[in-house]
Amino acid sequence: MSKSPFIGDTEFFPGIGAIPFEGPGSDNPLAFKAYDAGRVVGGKTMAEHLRFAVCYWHTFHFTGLDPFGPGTRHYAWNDGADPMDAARRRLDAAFEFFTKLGVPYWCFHDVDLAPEGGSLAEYEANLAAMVALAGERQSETGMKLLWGTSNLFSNPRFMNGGATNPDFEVVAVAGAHVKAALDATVALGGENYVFWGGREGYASLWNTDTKRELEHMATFLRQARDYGRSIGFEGTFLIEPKPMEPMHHQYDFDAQTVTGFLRHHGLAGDFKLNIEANHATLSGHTFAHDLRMSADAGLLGSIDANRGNAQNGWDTDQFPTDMNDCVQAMIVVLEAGGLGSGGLNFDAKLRRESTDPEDLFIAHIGGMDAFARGLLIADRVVNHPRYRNLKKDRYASFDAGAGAAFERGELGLAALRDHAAAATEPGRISGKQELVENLINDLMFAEL
Ligand code: XLS
Ligand code: NI
Ligand code: NI
Repeated sequence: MSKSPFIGDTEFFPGIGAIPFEGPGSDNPLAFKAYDAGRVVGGKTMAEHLRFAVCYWHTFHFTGLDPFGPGTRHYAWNDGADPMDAARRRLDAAFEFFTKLGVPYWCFHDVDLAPEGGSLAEYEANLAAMVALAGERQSETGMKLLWGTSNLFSNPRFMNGGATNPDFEVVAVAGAHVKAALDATVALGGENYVFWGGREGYASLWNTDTKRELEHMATFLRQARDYGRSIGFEGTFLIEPKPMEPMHHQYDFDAQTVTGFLRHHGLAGDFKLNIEANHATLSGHTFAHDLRMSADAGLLGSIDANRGNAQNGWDTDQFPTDMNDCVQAMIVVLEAGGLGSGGLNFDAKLRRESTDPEDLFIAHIGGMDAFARGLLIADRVVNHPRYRNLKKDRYASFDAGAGAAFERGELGLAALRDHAAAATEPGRISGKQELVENLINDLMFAEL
């Protein structure tokens, strides 16, 4: 195993060095089999296509708590009474993990990085101190920030939401926290800023003025955009849709709902979408569906890479290992021309029963290999003539003549009627779904 320096005074993952690429023949669980950062696929390296990020919250805070019992994992950085001391050790553990794993990016919420303390002033001071330290760690390691965000859902004050809270006093605190998180994101050179509307929604229609809350949300996002731009944030603002959980209904339901909202409020120029696999499935779609809807709207910003559980209805945030999901996602990404300033953030957590320190590495390695394979297979699919021609041929009747005139908006219903009257009954043209499904399996299992 290769040696890798660790950060700070303590090595938190002893016995684990920099994760090497060993290729498909390896059975070393602490090596990449498919993710070879410098390998060129379709003109770009794997690292440039995939832009992997580790998330701070699940990876360094979540010890396995569920509604029926406490955490099952012990993380040494959490030990000790002083929360700022723990925050500093957690930061060192995080940067040790990032660099050993070999990811280029990380993501955080304000309160993941620094304890909130007992007042707004303490929250701001703690965050500023941790941001200064994180900035040093970034320069020491070359790590970059994919996105920052503010947690407007955990503190009890946010029980009815942040921007859409019925109490203005809470909206003001939400504004203070987003301001601080934007300052932090800019200070750390973040390429995006995320809004996940965890409690922006309602539990009951009997007590909720949904119209007013949605107006407040638009006003709040506009103010956040203006503040961000005023302090030099040139990155992309992202909305992360999720239909429910924790609320009965959340306003950022899915990709198409958010697209409509952004366009209606004139925000689509500054905002894009951060699509999370498990949120797409919660809204009754597939991961690929929400990616496709975002890409079609020109709003595919970034991805929270994880997966749900087909048998239950909640956000299990498992590590992505399903190859069909990864292939379909990467097909959309390649066809959209890439992720731009976005990336693949592992918004995923270990299972409660996974208690070894190495499990954090194993889980991320598996996710990175799954998307690396997904990229290789997707590249084959999008370049395969049978796949390329299928959609082109299927819509060929709109390429010229009356079909093209219809697309230009030149044929009214009466003209359509006259066209149909002069033609014979249309024949049936096969959709060829099974043909493509078989092709994708053939390409998936061919040697990479
Ligand atoms: C929760 C969300 C959250 C966001 C960031 O379901 O996925 O983790 O990504 O607030
Ligand atoms: Ni997420
Ligand atoms: Ni989630």
